[in-house]
Amino acid sequence: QTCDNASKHIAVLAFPFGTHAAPLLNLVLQLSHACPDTVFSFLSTEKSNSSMFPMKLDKVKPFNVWDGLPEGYSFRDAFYAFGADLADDLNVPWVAFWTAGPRALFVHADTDFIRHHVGIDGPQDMPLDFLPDFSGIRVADLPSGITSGDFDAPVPALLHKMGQALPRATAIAANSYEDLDNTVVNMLKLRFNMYLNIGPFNLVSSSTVDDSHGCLDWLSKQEPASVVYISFGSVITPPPHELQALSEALEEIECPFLWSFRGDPEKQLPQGFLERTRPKGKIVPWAPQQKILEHSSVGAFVSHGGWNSVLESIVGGVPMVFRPFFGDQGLNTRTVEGVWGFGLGLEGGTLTKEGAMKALKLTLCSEQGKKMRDRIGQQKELAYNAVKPNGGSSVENFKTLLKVVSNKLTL
Ligand code: U2F
Repeated sequence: QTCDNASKHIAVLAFPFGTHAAPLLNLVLQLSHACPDTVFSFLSTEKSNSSMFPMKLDKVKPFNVWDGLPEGYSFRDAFYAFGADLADDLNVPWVAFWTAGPRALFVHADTDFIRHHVGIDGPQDMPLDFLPDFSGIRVADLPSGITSGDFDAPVPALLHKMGQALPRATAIAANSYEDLDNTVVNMLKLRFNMYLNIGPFNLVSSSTVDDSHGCLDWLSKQEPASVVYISFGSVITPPPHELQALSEALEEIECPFLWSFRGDPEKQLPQGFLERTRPKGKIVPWAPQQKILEHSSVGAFVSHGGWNSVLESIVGGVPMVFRPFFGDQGLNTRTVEGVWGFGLGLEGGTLTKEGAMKALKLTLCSEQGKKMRDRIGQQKELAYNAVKPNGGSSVENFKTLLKVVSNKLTL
């Protein structure tokens, strides 16, 4: 599918933290491929742009935007609802791209309704059973700032604004697929002008595999479905006592493990752990995660519950064990565990030695673990169906998105 616009210009505003800008650039590259005459200006911070634009592209140009803060400051801003006003001023369509899951988008779009039912600082164990298909989710699983927490903090305040602005978007594209969380997807379609699942991106785009630490070779020497892969995403390192607890659990159950570790393992892991576990364990600073999760040796994924990790685990057919930290991660954990049934949260929500051992044993070697593997295998098939060239739902939705960006489809 292509579009035939005579040189058109599209401005792209990226949120430059975590894994947000990368999937957006990925989408822009897909659109650019289909609309060769369109020029895209990709506005992000210098730091984010420099890590994502190693090559010079003719039609997709990075523009560095100063984040307004002195060097070394940590910048906490959020999702750009002001895109709606900018687009109004320019009299052009606003297309929003949501990098997390449909359920997280839903709770931000329906924050006022949820507050009305739960109240402010309502009971944490209350199920959200006043929303279709949310009876397995509790108030405690919601991102901070929906019914409790600091409502005026920058991220919750801007996400609330985002939820209110999104009905003004001509279209909202998301990195998911129609058959995942179908009830919630249908509710989003009723709320927004056009809601289009166009993922999972890890199946629709090809990226080069950097395996400089030899993870894939190492995996090929392990037994099928035996390895625990550990990664807490692009920004998080758990606190010291939890690193200690997870290390002790791994040592005690003696399973092979591959750990993508943010930080210095020599300093942050228990003394002697690296030497003692060397025959069974491999610790690297960065791993080719998508390929790892697709490897038949991987039997469980210990994760923070970032949305990209959830999708990659589905595509790999690997059940998950969650230690969520912030934002949508608690909601993703509870959804995978309580609604979809192919992962486990930890007792008490954090890593303890006993809790981690129990969750890993259940996942790797129990009847329940086998059921989780079967369920995620079924979901994997649906994900592949969504990206089939002929008639896959994400492929069809992408064609619709192309019409929107080329002004062939208006509301
Ligand atoms: C934020 O999430 P993160 O960037 O922390 O985590 P993920 O969404 O799971 O994405 C991590 C990506 O980094 C890749 C991995 C994912 O594509 O394959 N990666 C890797 O290739 N190698 C490694 O060693 C480690 C990671 C936020 F914190 C979440 O709450 C949101 O859900 C998410 C999406 O909006 O963004």
